[in-house]
Amino acid sequence: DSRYHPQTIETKWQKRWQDDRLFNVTEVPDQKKYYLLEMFPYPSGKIHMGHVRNYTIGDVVARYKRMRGFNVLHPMGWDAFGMPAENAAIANHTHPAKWTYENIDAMRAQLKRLGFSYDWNRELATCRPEYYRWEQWLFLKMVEKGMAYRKESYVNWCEPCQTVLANEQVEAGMCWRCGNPVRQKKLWQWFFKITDFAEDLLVHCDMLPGWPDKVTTMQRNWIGKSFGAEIRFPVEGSDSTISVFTTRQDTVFGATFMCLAPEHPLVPQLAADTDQAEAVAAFVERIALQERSSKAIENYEKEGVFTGAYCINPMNGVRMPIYTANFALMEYGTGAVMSVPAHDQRDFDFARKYKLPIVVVVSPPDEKLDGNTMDAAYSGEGTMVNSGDFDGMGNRKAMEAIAVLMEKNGIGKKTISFRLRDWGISRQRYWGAPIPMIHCDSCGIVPVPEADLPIVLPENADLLEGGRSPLPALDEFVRTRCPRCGRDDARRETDTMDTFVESSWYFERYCSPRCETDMFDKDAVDYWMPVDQYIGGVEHAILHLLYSRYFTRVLASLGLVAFKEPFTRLLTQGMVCKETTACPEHGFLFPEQVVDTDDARRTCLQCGKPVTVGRVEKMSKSKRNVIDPNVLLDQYGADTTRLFCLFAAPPERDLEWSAQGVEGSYRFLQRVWRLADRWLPLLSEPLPADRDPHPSSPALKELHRKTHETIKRVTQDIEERFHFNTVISAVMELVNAMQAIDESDAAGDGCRTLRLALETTVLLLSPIVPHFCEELWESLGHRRSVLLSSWPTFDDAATVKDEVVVVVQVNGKLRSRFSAARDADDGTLERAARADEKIVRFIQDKPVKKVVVVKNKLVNIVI
Ligand code: ANZ
Ligand code: ZN
Repeated sequence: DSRYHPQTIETKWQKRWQDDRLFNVTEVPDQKKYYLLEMFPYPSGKIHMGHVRNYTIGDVVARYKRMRGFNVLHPMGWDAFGMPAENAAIANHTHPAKWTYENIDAMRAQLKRLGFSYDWNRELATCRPEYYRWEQWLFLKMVEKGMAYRKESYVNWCEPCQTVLANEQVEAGMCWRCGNPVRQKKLWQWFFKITDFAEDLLVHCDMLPGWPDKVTTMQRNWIGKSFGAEIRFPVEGSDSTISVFTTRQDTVFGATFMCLAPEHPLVPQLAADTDQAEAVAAFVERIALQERSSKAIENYEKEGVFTGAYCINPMNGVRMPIYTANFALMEYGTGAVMSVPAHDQRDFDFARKYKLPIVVVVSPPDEKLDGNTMDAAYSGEGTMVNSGDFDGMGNRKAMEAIAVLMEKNGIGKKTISFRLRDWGISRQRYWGAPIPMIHCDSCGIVPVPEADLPIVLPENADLLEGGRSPLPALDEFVRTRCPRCGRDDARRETDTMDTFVESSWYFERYCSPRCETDMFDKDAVDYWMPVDQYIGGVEHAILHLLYSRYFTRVLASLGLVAFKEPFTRLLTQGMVCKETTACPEHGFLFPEQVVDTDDARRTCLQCGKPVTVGRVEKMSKSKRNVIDPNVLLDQYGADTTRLFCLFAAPPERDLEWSAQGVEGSYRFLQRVWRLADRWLPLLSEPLPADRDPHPSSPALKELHRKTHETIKRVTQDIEERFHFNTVISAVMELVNAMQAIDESDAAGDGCRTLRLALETTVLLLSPIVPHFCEELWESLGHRRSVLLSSWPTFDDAATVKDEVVVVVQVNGKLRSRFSAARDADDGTLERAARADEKIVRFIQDKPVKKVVVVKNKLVNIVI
């Protein structure tokens, strides 16, 4: 059968690859290595189009690099702990472990159907004790070195459900499950001291040329280094002082009140014994109910309460009322803000609301501002006013001068503040890696001895009401002997680790995934790491990538690795999008719920009403604009699916779903298939390596040139920017050129040019549509997998068009010119001349008497 049958071919080659262990690699010291990694999936149940796209891009790079002679590590695994498993377990009355492992099996099967070149021997799942024991081991090391510590901090707490909620489980301040208000509760939790590396992480953002600028920019902003000053304000009638962090010490003379975070320890002290005590306590209690992230706070209306106390502006002796305000964050700077309403909009709004004085201290160049009448804060540059000795100075200069003076007078000093906070890793959840610590009434908190690792998460425990972790109530887990004093009533820590911890070192584990004696085999990591190319979604641009960079620094400082940056190059692929369709009655519809009527309308399958087509948006279940990859695989096979994902858009851009696009990809493969089928009988044995044919006919010469040119374009497009869409269009052009070749050209030595063109097509397409190409490669008489072939090379000289300009005369007068392949035959030149637009207009329907052709020079048409 000469037709293209994707399903048969794909099963055949997937089996062959597996039997031949084609994708399994080991360290080969003399061979250049290439570590290609895609972000591993969360086993949510099914592979979606976003995965297909991400992993297809990665697979093409992996296969390409292999053909370029690299020893390529291309692993896959599962980011298997986390909340969705708990939610699903509650919803479906199952167990998170069962749900997770079943999903892994289903998704692995899907990935195999897509023909990705993973070394499945290295597969890992982070929920397995063999994996997380090393995370527990590292945790102990970090505790020992002071890189991990415990402190009290706030969590979202639902009183009716008696459970801690993750931020995603808080919906507009309410518990996602019971709808009651969520409050903030203080708990002792573990933190990783990522702030120790804030400066280093920031500085190295400038040394990641292989990363997209937008990602390094987001990381820089997240780390958030601010230059400013710390200033101390004495509290009136007390020995205390309030320290503030400001980036605008030039405005200190305009500070007219002070704002403390509601959690600031001075707040209750200051308010005690004043008639504000009650109001302050009520305010603090109310704010404690709200989410306190800086993002949430931006949207709140600014509000506060006077504490009843005053402090003194150390620069001018002005008495400043002390407020506690919701916009002051305990987590940033010192938790206190000197408020300068004339020059900061938040402070301005606050001052107007509570009728506090507004004093201008930086005067803009072109206008004179008055605190009583201005309607917005002025945050620009200007000349100092109302600022004692500094009046008349430019504010930039004053910033420096004031800092120097304050330092001299012991009022304050220049300082730097980072927005980055330490990484809180305690989760009061079940489906995660247990934190290996023990609480003993005599000894306090004691680390689990290394020899007792792993502390295995009991998989027989069932989630409790409201998704509560069963661990605290599970006596057999909690009760233990104190490793220090031997008391047998010690208790295990029942919190588990943030799942971002697992994903911060999995790329190292892949280097030696079965290592039982260490977190990883040092030689293997030395050989493979760092990852040469990492590919994933931009939604991980901040946390996952920053935590991974941080963890690598932790490993480096423990002497476990010899590098600091885990990912040399990063590609963030765009989203897969599709229009939404909605029925006026039934809301968003899945594609299968829409019927195309005969008169080209689209109607709802259920009610027959016409559907409205909405915006093109990221595919999501809630919008129902999803395409199930399985449907594509059944209908078209893996190769078409892969081809479509790559052809529709360059990797970093969003890809818009298009049924015609898929259909077009399929047709292209059929076209190549038919072409090969037509040509195969004409071709003799495979080309001897390094023998480039030298065709003589112009048509073959052009095909030969096109072949070299295509190799060049494709290689450059892959090397420089992974633009597979232009790679594919280049190959399509080559295929068109091949289709234009006449069978008669194949005679004799001609078949070698045809073979070169066809083999080149197969080689160039093989990373993209591997099954298809393996089959053709075999038909071409090759015995070894196409993946084991070298990437084709091109000869620059052979890509140059060998063309001449031919002039066209009508009755001996010059009328036009065109370019043609050198040595094109008379017939070709005559046809080209007669097809020339200008000539057509000249001749119109007059009969042609004679045509004279001078090779490589001229065509004269006599009418
Ligand atoms: C006085 C001032 C005057 C300020 C002015 C700004 C403009 P960045 O640049 O992001 O680092 N701030 C300091 N600590 C805060 C806290 N815990 N919660 C809320 N706000 C806080 O921001 C630094 C500025 O944010 C600081 O400079 C301070 O307000 C405020 F015309 O001090 B500024
Ligand atoms: Zn003890």
